[in-house]
Amino acid sequence: MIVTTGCQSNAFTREGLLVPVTKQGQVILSMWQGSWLAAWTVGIIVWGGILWAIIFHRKRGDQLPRQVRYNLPIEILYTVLPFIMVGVLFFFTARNENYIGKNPSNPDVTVHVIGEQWHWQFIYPQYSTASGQAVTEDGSQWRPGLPSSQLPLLVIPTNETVQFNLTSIDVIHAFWIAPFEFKRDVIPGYANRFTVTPIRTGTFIGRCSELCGVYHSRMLFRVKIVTPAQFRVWIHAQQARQSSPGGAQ
Ligand SMILES: [Cu+2]
Repeated sequence: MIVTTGCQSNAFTREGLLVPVTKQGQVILSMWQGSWLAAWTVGIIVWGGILWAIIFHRKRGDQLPRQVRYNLPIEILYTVLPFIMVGVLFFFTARNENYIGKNPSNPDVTVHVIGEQWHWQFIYPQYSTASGQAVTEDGSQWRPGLPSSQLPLLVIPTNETVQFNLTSIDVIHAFWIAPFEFKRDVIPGYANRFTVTPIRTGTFIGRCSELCGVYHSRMLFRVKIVTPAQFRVWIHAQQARQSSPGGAQ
């Protein structure tokens, strides 16, 4: 976590990842940075050792150098070091996976995500319309030339736990919002889920990241992360709009 603070704004220190927009994304970013740091450290020690051997133990004259074998301390080092390295990577991976995989029993906002060829639907079961139906965000079915303003819209608030329940009605898709630094498969007949806490407002594009047919690459959606107050205003407007006759999409 030390690595994370202060150096998330620079594309170089993020090693190519986007600025994370969720708490979970921050953890993934610091894991990514830490892995690179570990890999560089090991790399530099190994390259240093190779260079040292090449330069200081190069052939001089016709005499064979002193032959060394059965060096117990060095062999113990060769065995113990990889165990330590694997142990450290394992520790951080397990700790972070536990955190990222946590699904609180009472999330502030629940969104049912339904994937189908080649389209997304977002249902907010905690908010219903006058007819008792849950607020549903459903853009136009993709067709050539569809303006992006008609893509399905996912709106979520900052600083609240947002749980996504993912299901598919046909083939396997994957729900991916790049600045979450995370994606999860959307599988027919199996409910996958994950929870995030957004920390930054903004507008992003979400994608399907599992090849699912001809128009897989067009299976996009819009994501808006807004403040909790803006979220409540928006969701109540959807409730009102979808309650009026012919108002639902
Ligand atoms: Cu798909």
